[in-house]
Amino acid sequence: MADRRVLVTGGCGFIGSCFVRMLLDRDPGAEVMNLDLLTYAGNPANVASVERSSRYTFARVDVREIASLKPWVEQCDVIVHFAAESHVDRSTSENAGSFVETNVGGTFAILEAMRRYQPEARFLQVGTDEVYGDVEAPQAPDEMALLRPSSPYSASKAAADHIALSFERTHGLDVLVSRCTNNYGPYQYPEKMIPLFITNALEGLPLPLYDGGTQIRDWLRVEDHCEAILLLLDSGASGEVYNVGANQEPEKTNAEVTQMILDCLGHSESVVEPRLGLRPGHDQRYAVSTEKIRALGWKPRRDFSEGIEETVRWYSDHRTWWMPLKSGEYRAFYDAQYGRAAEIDKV
Ligand code: NAD
Ligand code: TDX
Repeated sequence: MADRRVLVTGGCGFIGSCFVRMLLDRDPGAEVMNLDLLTYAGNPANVASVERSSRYTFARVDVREIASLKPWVEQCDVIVHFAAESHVDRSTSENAGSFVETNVGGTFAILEAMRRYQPEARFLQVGTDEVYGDVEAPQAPDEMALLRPSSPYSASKAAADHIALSFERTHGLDVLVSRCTNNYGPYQYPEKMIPLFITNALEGLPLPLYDGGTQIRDWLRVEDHCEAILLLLDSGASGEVYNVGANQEPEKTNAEVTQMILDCLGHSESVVEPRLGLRPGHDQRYAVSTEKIRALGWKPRRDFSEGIEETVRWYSDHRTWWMPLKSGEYRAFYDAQYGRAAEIDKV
């Protein structure tokens, strides 16, 4: 009999799969039920190392369907909700509806399933710092700050946070929310900036750097994020929100991160292709105060320069993981996104 049965949604994605691997590795008393729809971003290869474990179960389930969730939710002690549409660029096109359906509708459905079938469980909503919107330097919003999401992605995540917290207040469920900054590391789908730039560089393709590369993101190693979630499951308080971030000092612009990647590979910056207008509403800077979670004993443990080096090495050594992903659906998205106004937007 397991000490805790943890239902993970979206456990075949980038962060969810890191969490599944870490939890099974670190907690011998944990059993994991991984529910994932296997959208373009969900990849069973991300959890191949645990699929034979007697403490691991996978089911292809859509988090928007309460009836499909029921048999899983009834048996769990904890729910960690990662499943989402996660790519900002996809949310700024005609795909925005799927962000509302999955991120808002899916979060509602799993909370409602918990309310009906397992109201004693603990629920952690995996949120994002993007809900605070563009943050002027040197500000770093704490958890009480106003939410000012800019994209359909971040707006749908803000709505999901509110729904989650409403279930705590209205129904007395044990619900908490984490809001993390940009993650990077192994197994990240190559549509996000860091894996896109690494894999493009390895393939001899241009690196499409948006809007002058002056934007700032507070990059955090995915393992640091998953350690924060593990801690919050044990020590976080119900009804509370916790920011999670690296608080990098000095902050790094996208152009600087791009240069770090090129330095690791020994490539010249001539492969950078400046692009304008591909991200409408592009937020300039994200930053958060992380005092609240640091007071619980968490801090980021991994250095950014070393993390980038290790990540570049991982993608160099794992071409068989990412090369098949860069065809089919990916190609169609890539051509639509980067082919958009190709000539006039190049500067
Ligand atoms: P991802 O796109 O890599 O993975 C998302 C996973 O959810 C995939 O496995 C996909 O198949 C699954 N999924 C999508 N729709 C589903 C549905 N209807 N039912 C079941 N499964 C479904 O995303 P990620 O980068 O790992 O992000 C995970 C979570 O963390 C998201 O909620 C995201 O908003 C949040 N987050 C991400 C970052 C980041 O930098 N990537 C930072 C902060 C928060
Ligand atoms: O081709 C690109 N060129 C480029 O310059 C891409 C894909 C991105 N960028 C820029 C846009 C951003 O300023 O790089 C920065 C990072 O972009 P993404 O990797 O797409 O991440 P971001 O939009 O910041 O969102 C990510 O972090 C927060 C995740 O996708 C979200 O799920 C998470 O909530």
